[in-house]
Amino acid sequence: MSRNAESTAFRSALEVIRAVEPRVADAIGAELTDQRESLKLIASENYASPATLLAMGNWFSDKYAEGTVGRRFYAGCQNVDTVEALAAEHARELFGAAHAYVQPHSGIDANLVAFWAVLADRVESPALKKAQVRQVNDLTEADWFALRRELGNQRMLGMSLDAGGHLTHGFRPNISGKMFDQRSYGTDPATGLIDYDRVAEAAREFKPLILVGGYSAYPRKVNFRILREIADSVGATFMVDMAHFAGLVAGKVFTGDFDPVPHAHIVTTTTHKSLRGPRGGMVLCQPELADQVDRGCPMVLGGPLPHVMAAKAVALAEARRPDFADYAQRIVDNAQALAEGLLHRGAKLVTGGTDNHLVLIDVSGYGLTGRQAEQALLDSGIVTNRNSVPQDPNGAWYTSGIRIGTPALTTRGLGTAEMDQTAELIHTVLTQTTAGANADGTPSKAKYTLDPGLADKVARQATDLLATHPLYPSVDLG
Ligand code: DSN
Repeated sequence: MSRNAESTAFRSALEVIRAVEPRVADAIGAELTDQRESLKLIASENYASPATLLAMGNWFSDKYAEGTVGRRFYAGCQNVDTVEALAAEHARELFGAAHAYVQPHSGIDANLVAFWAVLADRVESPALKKAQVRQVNDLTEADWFALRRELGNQRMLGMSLDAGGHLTHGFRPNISGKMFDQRSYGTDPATGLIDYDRVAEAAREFKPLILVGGYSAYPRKVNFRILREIADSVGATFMVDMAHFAGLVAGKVFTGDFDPVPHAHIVTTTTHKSLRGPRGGMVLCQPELADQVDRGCPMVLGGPLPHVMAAKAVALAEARRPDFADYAQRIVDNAQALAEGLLHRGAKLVTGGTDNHLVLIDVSGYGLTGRQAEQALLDSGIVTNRNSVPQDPNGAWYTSGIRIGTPALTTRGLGTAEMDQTAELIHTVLTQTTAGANADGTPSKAKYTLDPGLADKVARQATDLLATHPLYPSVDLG
């Protein structure tokens, strides 16, 4: 593809938008500038290809297509069928899955589809039917309780939030925490690693309907073969949320016991993190769950987004190319170089390192909360997010951790040498930041001081580092 074609495509699109609402065109242009200039270390973000981005900006957006391929509730879906079938085929081939459902709009939606599929597969109950036809918002706490009691076992065992689990794995701020009685497995306080014997013990005691594997802030591989054995031993359905590491599975960095697809009954993912596709979700499953999964829309999803399914097909086709495996391996090499660079400068890392795409810094080692560290880094042009660490004394709002990840910088082409420079920038900012105090003299979890001159200097160094690896070099907006 010529650089000219990509520049022309985006320039023309902006020209058309500008003619209607110039402020939107300006904001789109400004977003590209911001993304080009920031050292993006948010572990869940990436940069989709121009082809993926362009596949979303068209008339597929205008089409309703409830149902699935060949079985729609609307007429005229033949072209939607084409892209949905293509996306599903690429997903099946890429991951070696029996069935793929590419309609979920996000990871939360994908998990909701999976939960209802497992429940519907297991239970035929009047209460469940009632819940399907009523507005979820109408259900009171008592309704939920009665519903769960009528359905019998509606228990979920997943990784605890502070150990790196996700809100949708049965926690209260998410609907999954109302649908399920949840219990968590954590990590070994000494090593920070999952203790599979403890998971087995918890499963034996709790007897969950669903055992959930997967995480959004655990920096290590997970042995999915062992988790499946644990699920089988208590008759649970084994579900894996691989949203964070789907790119590492696709790129065959995680294979054998560490590839969830052959082990889990059902696997959910987003498509935009390490997989580098459009914003969206996806469900892969074994044949016995396929019919229920395909009922995701209209069971729990609004109308499918055909333009996003088209972009999923493009991104999944890209992930099937040999160079994607190289990309996936470089993500991990970079994360390990970043971890090494931080460790040898004295940082404290949860689990002492990483074998995936993310690193979790325990910033209490710098005398800071996660919130202070996140803001100080942002002042210095480094974009991260604060995150709980296991048994976090500062809770989920202030936290004691900073989560950083390498999928986005790896897409830009940064390598291990630049990761060491990045570690130096992070360490410099965190050592030079001092926790502040409240007006009454008590320690503040939010206030901090950082010399603005130092922050500016680091921001310039970050920009210099990025200048050697321009983002979307093929796109020149003029
Ligand atoms: N928001 C995503 C993340 O940052 O990990 C997960 O939902």
